[in-house]
Amino acid sequence: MSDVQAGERGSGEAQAWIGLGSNLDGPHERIVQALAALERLPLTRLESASRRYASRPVGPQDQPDFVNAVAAVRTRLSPLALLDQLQALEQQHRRVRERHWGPRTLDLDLLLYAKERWQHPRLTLPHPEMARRAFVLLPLAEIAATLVLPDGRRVAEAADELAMGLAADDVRAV
Ligand code: ROI
Repeated sequence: MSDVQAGERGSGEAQAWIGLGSNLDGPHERIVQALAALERLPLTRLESASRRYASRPVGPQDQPDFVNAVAAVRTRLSPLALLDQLQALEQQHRRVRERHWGPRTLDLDLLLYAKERWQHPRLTLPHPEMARRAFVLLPLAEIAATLVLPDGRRVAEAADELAMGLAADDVRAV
């Protein structure tokens, strides 16, 4: 049995949301390529993708601005099998992560997987930081405004609240 088959869910498709980010070596093009690569994942369909957003770095400021986006997929892969696929894509971009919260060529975060709540050494679902990050919530609001977050708020509502605390060019669609 291949790894993909081993990671196949027993029952139907799950909807999952993926956050994309890059701030090194042609980040716009990398995000476009990564979205195209998501379309080719096994047992997975890319359903929708946000525009790209330029965003100031959260964390150390002595690094380039990021380009972020969020994608929705429907998949028959299990959460860990999907994570394996995302990490393989990161490696294809020779992901470098020289320091914690430093610049990176490509970051693919599994944000939500259906309504799953998971605590696993490799994966926490929902992504623990997502509701605090404007570079996640603003693009997510574009494609999933009515989605309900684990804290009960709708994405659009949570994104509006975060946006109020932002400067005009902190996170902007490009
Ligand atoms: N900051 C922004 N704006 N976008 C990111 O994708 C991003 N990713 C990270 C850290 C370094 C926390 N900062 C970020 O991992």
